[in-house]
Amino acid sequence: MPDKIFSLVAKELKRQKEMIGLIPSENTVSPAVSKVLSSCLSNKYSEGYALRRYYEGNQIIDEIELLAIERIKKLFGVPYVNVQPYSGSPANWAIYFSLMQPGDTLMGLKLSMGGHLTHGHPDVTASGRFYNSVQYGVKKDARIDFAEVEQLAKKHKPKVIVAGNTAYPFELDFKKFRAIADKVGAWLVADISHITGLVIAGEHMSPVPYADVIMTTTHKTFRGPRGAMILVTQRGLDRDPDLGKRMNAAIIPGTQGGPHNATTAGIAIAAAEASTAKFRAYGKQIRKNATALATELLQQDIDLVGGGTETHLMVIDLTKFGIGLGTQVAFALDVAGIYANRNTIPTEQGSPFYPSGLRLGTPLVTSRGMKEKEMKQIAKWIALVAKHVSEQQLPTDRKERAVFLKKFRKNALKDPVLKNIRKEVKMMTAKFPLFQL
Ligand code: DSN
Repeated sequence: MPDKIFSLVAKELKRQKEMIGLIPSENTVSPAVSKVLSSCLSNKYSEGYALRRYYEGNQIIDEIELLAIERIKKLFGVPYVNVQPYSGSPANWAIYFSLMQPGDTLMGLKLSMGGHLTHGHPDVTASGRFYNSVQYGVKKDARIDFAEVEQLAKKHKPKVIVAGNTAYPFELDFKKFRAIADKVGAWLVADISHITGLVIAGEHMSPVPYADVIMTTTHKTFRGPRGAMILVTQRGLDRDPDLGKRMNAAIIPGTQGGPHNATTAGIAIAAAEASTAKFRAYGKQIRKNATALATELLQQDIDLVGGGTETHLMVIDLTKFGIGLGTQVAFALDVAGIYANRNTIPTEQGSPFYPSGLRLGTPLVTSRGMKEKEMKQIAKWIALVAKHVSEQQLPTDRKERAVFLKKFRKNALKDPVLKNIRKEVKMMTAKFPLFQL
């Protein structure tokens, strides 16, 4: 009898096929990447680096890892690459481990304003506890406040400045970050996890001329397996010729054990796919779709943080409907066949669990072949759902809130408006297969 897991995988595949995925950090890999991920490469331990492993039997794995590295070097025009990080958070941790001593100062964008937990979120993360974390924010227009970045950098003299985002809808100006880093002698680390595919497609400023070290996950707009890589630029090597070696040492033995070889092979395949004109067209379409989605949402009287997007993502500001409505709107959309994630907004008056925003992105729907026409329809559904469920206001009292949400969720499952949209969503998604590349 087949393991129950297989029926669960089949259910998950059905869910992904029938629903519209708008989480900006998700995508769908090609059949080639998918195939290599379930290959015999998972069987092998390969601690160390190519031609310098701690275990025997790595002749073929060496070839795979070297090929992945060569492809990434060529794709980005960088002299040093490490493809072994397990994912973005450990990769950032390894970079910090390499460039700082405990107690040194780290500067990053606040999570609530579009940064990432590992960019120094105080108290609850290792990055905020082991380092002296100083966080910069955004201005009223939701754009990074470079005057504040400079003032904080001059005051706190960070060892590392991180330029990166997870919910910041505008272009990251690496040139401005570089100028500030130079004034205080800081390392500039670009975390481009969200925008890698856009950088490759020429749809976002490249960090390569400006950053010392670049980190990216490989499963977002890059459309590869779940993993990450660290790139060292020529600028970084000019400052320290050992910087690449330092990054390698920070991964193993610094923070990790053996690499995930199937992932490495998947990264090599994704790199080859990303080197094509087809991929560049994909990157351009991601942005066109995001612009179309944002434009129609605004047309439908839905507010967006900063009034729009310059990238693949946007954040809906639900404040005018009520504080902290992100949770119920995200749940209702899921019932209606559209999954996104609730998110804080820069002017948040709710909490991370009950935030007032909803983050949307177009990498996955673009991989499925959807275009502006579909974005317009999706925006109309989102607006309809947001207005529909916002009529039921979240109570301010903590206990009442939990009771309300339980009842809200039960009722949402039977809601005819949501059920009707779900039917229409199913008809749309049937026309756009999951692996359309
Ligand atoms: N979880 C990722 C995201 O959704 O942006 C970041 O790690």
